[in-house]
Amino acid sequence: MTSKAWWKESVVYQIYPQSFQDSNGDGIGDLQGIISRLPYLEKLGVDVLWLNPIYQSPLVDNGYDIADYYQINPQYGTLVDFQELLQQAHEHHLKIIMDLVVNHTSDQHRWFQESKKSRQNPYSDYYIWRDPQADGSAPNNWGSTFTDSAWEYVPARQQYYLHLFAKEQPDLNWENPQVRQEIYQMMRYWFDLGIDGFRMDVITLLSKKQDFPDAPADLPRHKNYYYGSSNGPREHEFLQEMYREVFAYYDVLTVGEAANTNSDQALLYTDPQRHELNMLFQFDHMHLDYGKYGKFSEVRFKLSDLRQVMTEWQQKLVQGWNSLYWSNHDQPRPTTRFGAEGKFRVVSAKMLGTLLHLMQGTPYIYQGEELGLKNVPFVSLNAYQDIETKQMIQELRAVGESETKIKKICYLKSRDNARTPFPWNNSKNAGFSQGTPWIPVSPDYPQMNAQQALADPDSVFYYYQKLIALRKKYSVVIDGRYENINSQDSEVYGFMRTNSQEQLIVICSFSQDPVNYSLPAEFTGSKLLLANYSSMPASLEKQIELPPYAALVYYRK
Ligand code: TEU
Ligand code: CA
Repeated sequence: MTSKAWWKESVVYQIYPQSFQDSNGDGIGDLQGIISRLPYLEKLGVDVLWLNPIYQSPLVDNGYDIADYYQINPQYGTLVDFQELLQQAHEHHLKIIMDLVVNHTSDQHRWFQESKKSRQNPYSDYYIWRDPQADGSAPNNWGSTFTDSAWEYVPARQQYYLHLFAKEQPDLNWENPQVRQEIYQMMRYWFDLGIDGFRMDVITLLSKKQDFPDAPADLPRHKNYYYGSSNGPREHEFLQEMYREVFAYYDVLTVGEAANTNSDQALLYTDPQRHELNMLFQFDHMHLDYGKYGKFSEVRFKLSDLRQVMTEWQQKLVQGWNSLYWSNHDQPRPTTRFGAEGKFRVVSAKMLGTLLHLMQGTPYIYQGEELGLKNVPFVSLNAYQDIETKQMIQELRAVGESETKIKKICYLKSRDNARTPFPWNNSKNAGFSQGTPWIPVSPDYPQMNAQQALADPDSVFYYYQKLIALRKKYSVVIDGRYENINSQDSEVYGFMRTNSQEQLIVICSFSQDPVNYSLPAEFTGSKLLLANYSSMPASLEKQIELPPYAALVYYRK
């Protein structure tokens, strides 16, 4: 189907349904809660809502373990509620994309319940089963994201099954054509219901090397499975088949989550001529502050590294398309991570928004980012709910790290930072729920909430609204070529976007001190479009005094 690529012009807002708005007092966010907040989202100006998984699930990994792809988890509501959400969202000019989790299912899925019974039944080959090694041990040395080995033994079959994530998340066998057809059918079901696209969970892991080779011993244990499972031998074939069978018939947005995928590989996935995906979530900028324990580290990113990674992706994906994000439900809050807390929180949140939204690609806003939220001080390590965080706490204790250090690391990196309830106002539970929230509310809510942001013309919310409006007004935001300005500067990230008619000049300071910044003479006289301080020159000069975390956008024809 040929159509205008509306997804290039869109801004996506990610909703974590469990933590957005509870409508019935059970402490869990739900679909009616989302419906009640559609006017807020429309006001922000976003175009598309991405909902994290809301399907039937035992919630071992908060819904990324799906037990029935056709059912809505009752804690969120019913299919009727979902249809109402779809219809109302569309009336508010908001599209809806859902999460597609098809690398694995829940172990509670009917297919797995059958598959694990014997080697001869209709579902036997729906999952990845392998015999033990001669000594009974697992088929290879792959570790899983949330546990030790990626293999779990089932006595009834005398075999191991593969799970790259929790053991309750067995990997589907994409080599089996029947599995692929089941998935395509399910995808058509949701498209026929009227959804506008899919965010595709760990999509680059579908095709495994069929000899299941041991990973080299020097790879970090939790992710060493990438060696035999990321960007695997039949990956592109599967996605092209999926396109022919499903996407070709619908005008939808497809974004694949792509851990362990470099920009050259990304070009293959997103080149429109190849008919695979519209765009990917890349991870290179998420890895800039990894340390000894991977993500769970206190390391701070370096601006030079950030510039290098972003530039690479901006310049490489000209034929393909980028997705742009600072955070999501797996990542900490961007102010804490890339900007500042305390007195510069608000300006730094605006600066980060500017940098991201004016690059080329489709920007994704994770709920609460438009309020400049920071990470959350949990009262105790026991209060964390997330399977990954719990596992890391255990492992860090086992290697003898102090409780203070573990607390610090979890504050900086736990996935639960972003999963705490959305702060709507300063009433009980931040206006999220009348009951007891499933996870603690951040103690910051009296100072950081939506009601307050809506009452303050200088809030991050209204700044994001302006950023989104720029995208609608100036086509250069969408189609302009990307180039760096002063590419060696260690405190200021400057870049320009240029098409045949116009040019944007974007200047973002990462310094908490004022910086005296020089610009090439050609930009002099460019007009100010947007800034996160009110006192910036209306027309650009060769030399400019940048306040802490300043963000400035200039324009010329
Ligand atoms: O995440 C996949 C992924 O690559 C994770 O390992 C991610 O790097 C990790 O959460 C970072 O801390 C997706 C989902 O976004 C995540 O929520 C799920 O837990 C995971 O897949 C399994 O479905
Ligand atoms: Ca509820």
